[in-house]
This record gives sequence, structure tokens and C-alpha cells, in this order.
Amino acid sequence: MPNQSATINVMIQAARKAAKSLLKDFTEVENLQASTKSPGDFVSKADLRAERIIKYELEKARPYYGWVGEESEEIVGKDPTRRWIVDPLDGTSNFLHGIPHWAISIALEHKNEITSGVIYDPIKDECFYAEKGNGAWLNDKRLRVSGRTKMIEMLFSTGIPFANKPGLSTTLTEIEKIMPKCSGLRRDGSAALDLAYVASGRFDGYWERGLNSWDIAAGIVIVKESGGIICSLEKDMNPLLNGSILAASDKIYEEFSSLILT
Ligand code: 2AM
Ligand code: CA
Repeated sequence: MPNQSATINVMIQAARKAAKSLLKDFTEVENLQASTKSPGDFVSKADLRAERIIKYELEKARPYYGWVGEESEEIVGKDPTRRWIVDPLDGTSNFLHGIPHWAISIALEHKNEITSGVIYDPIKDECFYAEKGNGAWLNDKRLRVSGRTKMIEMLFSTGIPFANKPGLSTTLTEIEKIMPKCSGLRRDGSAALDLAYVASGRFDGYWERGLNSWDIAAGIVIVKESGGIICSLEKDMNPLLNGSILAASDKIYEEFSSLILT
């Protein structure tokens, strides 16, 4: 069992409490699938409810920390060096369509570096978490990135810009470069889980652009603590600031990033 800090326990408990609320709402959404009524508004409310729960739990335990979240205004804490970066529901489109692949993502940033991260997938009861210097874990199992060494045996993941978001043709060109060299590509709709899956060796690499800090903050520390490598798709940039990210196992980082980044 991992020797985890009080802070990571607070984060995991907050995620588990929000998960109960989201699971209840997800059952409702599944029931709405066959109806002609759009579940969109309902899902926005589910999202807000989950964020309120997480915020309450984190503020109760650490009242001086700041806050950045998908659903509310940024708060600068009395301790300006620490802030939570939270996505209460990552994979909203999956949730909305009744697809059981979404997660809660909670990260703690200290002095501009992510020091702890939790990604919880309530449907599969998989809790991925890491603290800087303390390894990464899936429930009580230590995580390592994939040990595969041949690209032709590897599975990759990406996000394809939708609904007129910029970068579609670039992504399609990148897919054309990757596909002939690997054993498959997935587009699963949750950036947080994509990163968690790189950390756990399910995916060998992942890339996506147009993301927000809360989609990737927790995943960044989880991948790094699993022995993986992270960079931005733009040279020398911080993925948290420009929202474009590449994550890979240490075995394929060079080959994969040289295909994608050129
Ligand atoms: P979300 O489910 O919290 O919206 C899928 O490609 C990833 O992109 C998900 O992590 C998703 O997060 C994120 N995403 C979806 N719509 C987005 C948008 N309009 N802008 C930025 N990120 C988005
Ligand atoms: Ca998100």
C-alpha cells in the first residue's frame, strides 16, 4: 500500500464524494437517452453539483489555497503559492451520451508546479493518483508506463478537434503519420483518462491540443511519477499554459514526439 499524505487523502475523499453525486446523475442521463429531450442542461447541473462538493471538501481541509475550476471563477488563496486545479467532470460528451468513460480530475499546484494529482473514474472504481517524489498509483497498485518497445505493437490516443475547433487538419496529418507505424489509435473523449492510461501502460502515447489546465493538470504529475514523459506540442512551452500536450512512455517518447512535433 502506498504511504500517502494527508493532502492526497483529502483529494481522494473529495473525488469520491463528488463521484456519488455524478453516478446518480449518470443513471438519469442513461434513462434520458431514448427520449427526445436533450440531457444537456441536466448534465451542466450535474457538473456544477460535483464542483460544489469538491470545492466544499477542499476548502474545508485547506482554507488558504486558491482555486481554478472549469465551472467557476478563479480564486487566489491567502496562500498564493498553492491552488487546486479541478475538473469536476472530464469527458462531458461521453457522460451526456450515456457512455461510461468520464472522470473527476483534481490537482494541487505549488509554486507553478503540479505536486499532487487524482483522477477518479467512478464507473470502473479506478482511482489514479500521484504525489511528486512518491510514485503513482492505481487504487493500491504501483503504476508504471508501458514496457513495450516496438512502435508497431503500441496503442496511442488523441483528441480530434470537433465543432469547428482549430487544429483539425493538423491533427489529421499527425494521425496519417502515426497510423501506419502503430497497432491502433483511440479517441476516447477524456483527456484526464487518456493521461491516466498512459501512466498505467494501457496507452503508449497520447497527444491533443486545445485543452484547458484542468483537463491535464492531475494527469501531468501522474504520468511523470509513472516514469513517463510530458511535453507541449509547441517547443519549450508549458502544456498547462498553452493546452497542447504530448505524453509517452520513456521507451517511445523520442520516436513518437519526433513524428508528431515535425
Ligand atoms: P470536458 O469533457 O471537461 O469538456 C476530449 O477531447 C477532451 O477535450 C476532454 O477532456 C474535454 O473535457 C475537452 N474539451 C471538450 N470540449 C472542449 C472545449 N470546448 N474546449 C476545450 N476542451 C474541451
Ligand atoms: Ca475537461
